[in-house]
Parts: sequence; structure tokens; C-alpha cells
Amino acid sequence: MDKGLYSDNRFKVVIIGPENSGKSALLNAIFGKNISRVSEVGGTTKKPVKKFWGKVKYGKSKKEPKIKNISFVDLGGLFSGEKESPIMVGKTLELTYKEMKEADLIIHVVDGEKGLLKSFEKIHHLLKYRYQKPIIVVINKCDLLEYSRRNYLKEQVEKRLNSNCIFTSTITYEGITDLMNNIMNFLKK
Ligand SMILES: Nc1nc2c(ncn2[C@@H]2O[C@H](COP(=O)(O)OP(=O)(O)OP(=O)(O)O)[C@@H](O)[C@H]2O)c(=O)[nH]1
Ligand SMILES: [Mg+2]
Repeated sequence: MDKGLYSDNRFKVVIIGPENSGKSALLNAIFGKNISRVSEVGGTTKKPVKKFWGKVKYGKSKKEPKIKNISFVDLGGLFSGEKESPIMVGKTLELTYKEMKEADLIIHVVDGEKGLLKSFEKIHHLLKYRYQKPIIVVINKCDLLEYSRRNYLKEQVEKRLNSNCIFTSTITYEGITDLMNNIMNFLKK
């Protein structure tokens, strides 16, 4: 297959966020099966976990429909807490940066219990402004959040990331359909 054609057809969604925020659980919720290992200790995902999701037809033409191959990539937590330097090293760090640079869309997962971390505020801005990446912000673990905490986090994301957000839970599945619809809207752009 022609390389240019292939790269034009692919649509890579890359999931980023701090350790233990639920990135792997979110990937599993999107696919509805266990693809990436989930655990209560940080540092579970090491190398990027990649999974092809499927072909999606978009555009109005029936004769010449446009098709994109969507794949998802679950990354290891780049930073833990407010640490300024990545917790990964060597080849794993290289692979992680490569995936972020190749992303067509980024999902930035915020741990609803911990809130938005400064380290991730920085990486969010870097990806958005320097690398011109479209980003969807997800506040995960929303099953644990009171109404007032939700409002606080929503305002924090609006103020610091200049973005709206989707509340998700991989336990109750709240927000997962909403997230998928948002991803599809980006695909059509
Ligand atoms: N209550 C609640 N717990 C969640 C949710 N999503 C994930 N968790 C829990 O959070 C912990 C971390 O989940 P993972 O999916 O392994 O997190 P991760 O971001 O992939 O972590 P690393 O790979 O270590 O960076 C696990 O104990 C999950 O069960 C959620 O929506 N609600
Ligand atoms: Mg993980």
C-alpha cells in the first residue's frame, strides 16, 4: 500500500495522563474488553499498548466514502504527582514521546480524585501549542466525585487548560459514549 495513502487514512488516538489516573481502564472501557493491564499501583503500563479499533466511514459521498483506520494507544504515566521530570527513562521514554508526536488526537486523562497536575498542565500546553494536537480532556473516576468537586474540577480545567471536559467512570460507564461521540467528531474535521 502507498505509504502516503496509509498515513492519510490512519487516525491515532493517544491516551495520556499521570500514573494511576485510569488510562488503561479507559482503553478497556472503550473496547469493552481487557486489553491493557489495570492495577491499583502506579507504573503498571510501561511500553505503549496499541490496539486497532476499526474502520470508520465518514463524509457525505456514498460513491466515494472516506475511511479512516482508528487505533488507540495507552501510554504509561509520564509523570507521577507533581514531579517535573518524567518517571520513565531510555527507550520507554523515547517510545512514549514518539507516540505523542504521532497522535492525531490526544485524550488527556485527569484523575478526578487528585485534580489537574501542574506537570500535566505543562505537557498539555506543549502538545496543544507547539505540536498543534487536538486534545479531549477527560476527568476520570467521576463515580467518586461529589457534585461540588465536579464543578470545581470543571472550572479548573476551563481556567488552566482553556478547555471543556468530559466526566467518565470506568466503573459506571458514565461518559464513555459521550467520549466516543467526541472522538468521532474530531475524526470528521
Ligand atoms: N473508582 C474508580 N476507579 C477507577 C476508575 N478508573 C480506574 N480506576 C482504578 O484506578 C486504578 C488505576 O487504573 P489504571 O487503569 O491501571 O491506571 P493507569 O492510568 O493506566 O496507570 P499506569 O499504567 O500505572 O500509569 C485501578 O485501581 C483502577 O481500578 C474509575 O472510573 N473509577
Ligand atoms: Mg496503565
